Amino acid sequence: MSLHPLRLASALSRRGFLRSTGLLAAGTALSGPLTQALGAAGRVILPFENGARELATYPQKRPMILLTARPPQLETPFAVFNEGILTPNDAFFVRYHLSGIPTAIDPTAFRLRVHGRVAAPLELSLDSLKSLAPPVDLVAVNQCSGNSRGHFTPRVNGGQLSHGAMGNARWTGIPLKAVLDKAGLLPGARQVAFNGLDHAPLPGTPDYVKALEVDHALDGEVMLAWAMNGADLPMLNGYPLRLVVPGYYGTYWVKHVDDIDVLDQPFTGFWMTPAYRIPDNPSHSVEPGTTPERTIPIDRLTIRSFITSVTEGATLPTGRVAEIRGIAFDSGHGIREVLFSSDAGRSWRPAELGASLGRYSFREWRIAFKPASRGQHTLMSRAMNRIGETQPLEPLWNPAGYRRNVIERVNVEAV
Ligand SMILES: Nc1nc2c(c(=O)[nH]1)N[C@H]1C(S)=C(S)[C@@H](COP(=O)(O)O)O[C@H]1N2
Ligand SMILES: [Mo]
Repeated sequence: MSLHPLRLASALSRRGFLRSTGLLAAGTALSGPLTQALGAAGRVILPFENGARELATYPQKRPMILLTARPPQLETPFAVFNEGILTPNDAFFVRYHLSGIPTAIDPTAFRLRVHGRVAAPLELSLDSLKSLAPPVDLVAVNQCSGNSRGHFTPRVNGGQLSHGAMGNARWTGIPLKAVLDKAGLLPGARQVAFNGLDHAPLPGTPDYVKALEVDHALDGEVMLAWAMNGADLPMLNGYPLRLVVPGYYGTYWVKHVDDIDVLDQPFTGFWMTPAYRIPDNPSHSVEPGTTPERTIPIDRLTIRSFITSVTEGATLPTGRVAEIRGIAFDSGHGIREVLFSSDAGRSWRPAELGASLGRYSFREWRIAFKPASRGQHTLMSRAMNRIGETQPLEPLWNPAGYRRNVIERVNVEAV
């Protein structure tokens, strides 16, 4: 029996993880060669052309699929999503745009500045931030707009990701509203812009800044989080503080956030315009190969589901019941139903949903499947949410390769 490459990776991961925590054991001011992999730990082949990738070990991370090293962009090996409904911190994906990322942060010297259209500008230490309001906990999916981009046909430019640029964590922090209320928004405040400690290595490249409408920023759900899954944020996931924008794509979840600017007009920086925009039409898609006439900023997650317990090419014994398991999520309306097909979509039956960890979380599902005949079976899952949104049978296309949510297929072999 040969080990699946992803299994091999997790077999190697204990060693990699101990090595990286050793590096970080010194104290709260984390340091380490964060712009460089600690070492190679194997290879994987993602299921599209030019899908060969190294597995690399970074501080606080188990071996991850390496997309780029400068800046670090790490994809979660898909097998992790079958380990549990929360994505472990050491397996959570990493996305950066600029190679000037912080490698050491002194939490006692860190300050969050709040300024702009406010009555009282603030400079908050982490301790004073944490005592501004009672801490809140929320389980929510962070997914990159370009998750699964490598599966687009025709192919599009951008990071060629498979399905591992997403993760589900329990975030701990305080509502952004508590901080904005403390500063006191002045009349005319329209948007709130967020900047973090990372920067461009060269002048001329725009700093990573994202903005939310004031009403959204004040909704009580958008959060400033310092912990995920009960531990400090890993350095690469935004230590010591990040924005959590439930139901919205990861692009808004600004990491290492240290600057909040309340604006009296819409923010037009590069990462809002022209970056991260989608076609301005109901399906947010265009004919493959064409350019949209008008665009709007990307916003909420599309509904998706995945089979996690078997992967492409897996074998199952003919005539015996296997349990098929997976996950589903949407932008926060809540998953109502997951349907399962074992005949390439000709017939569907409802799967059993697992316990809910909240409407922004991955939702587990499971179903019994008994392959009646030998040979190939095409397995599919299709989620529907409480407002009737569901996954399309045919993929929708846009030039940036965002928002993929077509029904995915897994071919298994009954033997
Ligand atoms: N400071 C900063 N925050 C950032 C980014 C960045 O480049 N810099 N990238 C964003 C994007 S596009 C995504 S998908 C998420 C990814 O979060 P993660 O790296 O913790 O998985 O971070 C967001 N926050
Ligand atoms: Mo992203």
